[in-house]
Amino acid sequence: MREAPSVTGWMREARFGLFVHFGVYSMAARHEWVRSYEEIGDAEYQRYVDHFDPDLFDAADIARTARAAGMRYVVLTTKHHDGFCLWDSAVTDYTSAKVCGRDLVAEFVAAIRAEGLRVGFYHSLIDWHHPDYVIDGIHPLRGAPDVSALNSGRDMGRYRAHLHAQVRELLTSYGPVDLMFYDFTFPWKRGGRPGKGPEDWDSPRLLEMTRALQPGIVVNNRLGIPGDYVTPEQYQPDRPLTQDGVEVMWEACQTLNGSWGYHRDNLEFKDPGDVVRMLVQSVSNNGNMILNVGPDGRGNLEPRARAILRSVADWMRLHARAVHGAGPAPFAPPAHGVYTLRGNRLYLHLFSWPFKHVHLPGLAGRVEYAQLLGDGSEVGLSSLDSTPQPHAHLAPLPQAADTLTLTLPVTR
Ligand code: JFZ
Repeated sequence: MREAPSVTGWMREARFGLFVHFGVYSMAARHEWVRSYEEIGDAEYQRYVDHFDPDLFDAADIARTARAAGMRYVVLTTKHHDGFCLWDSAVTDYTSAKVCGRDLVAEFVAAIRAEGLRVGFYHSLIDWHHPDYVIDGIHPLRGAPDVSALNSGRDMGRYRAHLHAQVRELLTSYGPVDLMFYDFTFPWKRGGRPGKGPEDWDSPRLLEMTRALQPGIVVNNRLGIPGDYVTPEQYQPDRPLTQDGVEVMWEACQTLNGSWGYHRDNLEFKDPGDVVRMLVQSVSNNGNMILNVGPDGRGNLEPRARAILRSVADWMRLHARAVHGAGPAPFAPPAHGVYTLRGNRLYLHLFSWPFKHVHLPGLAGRVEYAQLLGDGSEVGLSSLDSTPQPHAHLAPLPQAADTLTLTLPVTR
């Protein structure tokens, strides 16, 4: 894994981003893989394209929501696996521009930049719509058709040219792009049918072009070759990640309810406390978190997502300094908590409050002052003879809080 600190510097500092999955699948409202899961043919899927009218897609609203939540970058699906494009591509008519006269990528970039946030593009390498894309193990296919017959005439060389042309459009038409999230490479067989490897995309050349067109860009590792960061999906690493013994930048991508695309009937939402815990766990292990929203078929951010983001915004308003520019601390945290460190400030995020004292292993004589971060109130600090560890002696709290943060200036 090649790591260029100058390239990933802003991303490490940012720590928290917003992922936006939006496309014609948002109208089906039952997962962005609906076409594959339900084996929907191209002609049948066309109904979502024909009726696509995202009248409530408001990029400025998305940008404001992200900024309020303390997110520093936003990544939009320019094209997902279904092949439908959210920009005015010259190499296909399967676009929002042709269908509803809007270049949603252009709207997105303008709005995100206007809020002072970094711009990221998610771009699917997989394409279930393109006539040259060779049918593989995850392709939507009904029944047990003769795949080799269906594949005759399909030519990955032509698809590759299309893919590279589309990426070139995205990286030359919208000004500076800060991040590219390619998705994804799966060189394994499924259902007796092959997957797709880096050679299918010509990943080395695609990566080279990406960097040539956008010298400052951060690229993920889902081209199947090393990039600038790795992308653990829907799990939280519990330690810094390494590759070949070298620490590597990582970003956990997380959904609000298990689905990336809008899923109307999925009620399994995380609560805001979970989201905050995942975020500080990421930072404490030197990683980022990108939290996803799936706008609905009209492009609106649903109330359930808004409510969670509003709570996260409330938390971030008071605690952002323990996240932005923060990283792991070289101390073992007390039970039920994690540390994040920024300069000489050590933040202890307690997931549950102990009955009375919080012991701080290894910090004897090293803590100058302790306070709650949320309201700046002093927290009693003492070192008792009977214990080798200093412990914060905490005044009884008015109510049980989800996550508490202590600011502990450490002498080092
Ligand atoms: C992919 C997509 O299929 C999914 O729809 C969503 O966009 C998500 C962010 O990315 O899902 C993946 C891709 C790669 C892995 C897991 C899920 N992986 O390598 O483990």
